[in-house]
Amino acid sequence: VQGSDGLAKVILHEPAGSTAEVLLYGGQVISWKNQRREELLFISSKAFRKPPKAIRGGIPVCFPQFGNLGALEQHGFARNKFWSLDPDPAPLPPTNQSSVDLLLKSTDQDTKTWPHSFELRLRVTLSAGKLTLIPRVRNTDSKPFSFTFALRNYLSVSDISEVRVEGLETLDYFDNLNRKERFTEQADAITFDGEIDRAYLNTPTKIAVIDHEKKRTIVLRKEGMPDAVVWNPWDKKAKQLVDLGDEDYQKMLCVDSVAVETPILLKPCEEWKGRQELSIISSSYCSGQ
Ligand code: TA6
Repeated sequence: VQGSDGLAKVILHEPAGSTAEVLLYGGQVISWKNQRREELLFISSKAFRKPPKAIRGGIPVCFPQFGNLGALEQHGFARNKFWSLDPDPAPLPPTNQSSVDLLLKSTDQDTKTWPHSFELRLRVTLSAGKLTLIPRVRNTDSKPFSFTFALRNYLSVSDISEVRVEGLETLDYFDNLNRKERFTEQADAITFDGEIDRAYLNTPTKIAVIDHEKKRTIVLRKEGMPDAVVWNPWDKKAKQLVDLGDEDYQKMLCVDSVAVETPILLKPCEEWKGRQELSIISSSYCSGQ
């Protein structure tokens, strides 16, 4: 369907009533609503909806580079391109899920900025209480290439100062705010009282984002993307971002599935496959709450 911003999108439904919306622009999930129609992802109140600018919110796909750790523009170019529906998707599992398969193929134009031929696929699958993204990168070139990759999950939170992240304790991390030096996490859970921009390395499969006020926990499970970035710009940086409302930082937290410490190397014809699942666990037992 065509969104009010003129951008084509696919809307996924599932029997329990939750929905997800995926833009062909950027292959970007732009909404995930539970059966009570609550938006579970964060979308900036001042997000650009004008290609080729990136849309601040939902789940941007960062490929072939995460962050500014390389020669390309920040977070690569996949989020700034129009993808298509994949004409020959991999077979679907026979369960009652709602899926869409998107494809971004390199063009001659792209090879000017990044001299490699590739096919980037993304399957988005919605089921009750769960949103699964399966990215794949195939090297369709005659020479090897390596890339870094991220699914940047802008999560909606009630109040960032009331949120805890569990599953990253004792891990090493690169701190983007301190000359990318390597540190070790000492806390038994991460809480937030200022700007944070860390790449945790070799994380466990499961990371939990606990939002007390909303009485909900979002669980991130990931494979093929060993690292996790935790980012919140806080007030000063938020004011510098024109496409982020000055107070929006209080309502968002990025907990991303990332392959950044060790770039992924693909030989010709090889394919890399990642997977992330976002699940919602509502601790409010009375469904009306
Ligand atoms: O978390 C990594 C990072 O590069 C931050 O330093 C910050 O710049 C953030 O991503 C936002 O990037 P974007 O291009 O989406 O504004």
